[in-house]
Amino acid sequence: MSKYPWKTTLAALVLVASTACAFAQMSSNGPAGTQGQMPDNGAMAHMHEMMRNGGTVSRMHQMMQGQSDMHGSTSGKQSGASTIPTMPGQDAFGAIQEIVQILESDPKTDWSKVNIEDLRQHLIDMNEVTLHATAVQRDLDNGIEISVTGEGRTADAIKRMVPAQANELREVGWNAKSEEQPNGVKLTVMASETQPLTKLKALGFMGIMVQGNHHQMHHLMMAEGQFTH
Ligand SMILES: [Cu+2]
Repeated sequence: MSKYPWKTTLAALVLVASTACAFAQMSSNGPAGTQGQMPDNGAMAHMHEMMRNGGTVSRMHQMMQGQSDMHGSTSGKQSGASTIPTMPGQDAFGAIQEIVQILESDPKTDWSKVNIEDLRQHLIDMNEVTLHATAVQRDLDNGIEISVTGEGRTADAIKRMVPAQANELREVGWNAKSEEQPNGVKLTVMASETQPLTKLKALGFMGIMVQGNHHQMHHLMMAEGQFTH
């Protein structure tokens, strides 16, 4: 009977530790790092590294060892797969979960402005553009032109996301422009010294859409109510 609240406490501590891992990854690898896709072994190694630094996490280590003893299991288990699940089950779900955890862990969060639904709508746009848009690429003399189209919500998502990405690209020196068309957008990208034609052709629509690290921070700002895509 006394086991249950003990397990709840452990689960809460593990949550704290995994959030800290995500933060550490963000600051070391930048927002384009692999947080959220971290394999179990990596998560465990990271937790152990943090445990050496003491504090709450070191208490968790003791508790986890206690758990192993209590269940009579496994010396040497730490080299195998973790028994603590980390996958949220769906990528957009996981992205929102991470943002909510960041907001909850920041005492300065202004909950009167937070809007998680805005972020959800944007993640639906990203899903439409990534998975459902039709992209037809055409070679120009020294660049490429991509007609990106779709139906209904897909077309709306294309019209919101592709011009915004063209702006982002111009800000980092790309020669990119977009032009709205009935069911989507025409995206034109010209080659340059840093973005040669062969590379542009290989990247194509999606390789160009994923350029830059702005999504992660924009998602946080959207959730905070500071930014609309
Ligand atoms: Cu985004």
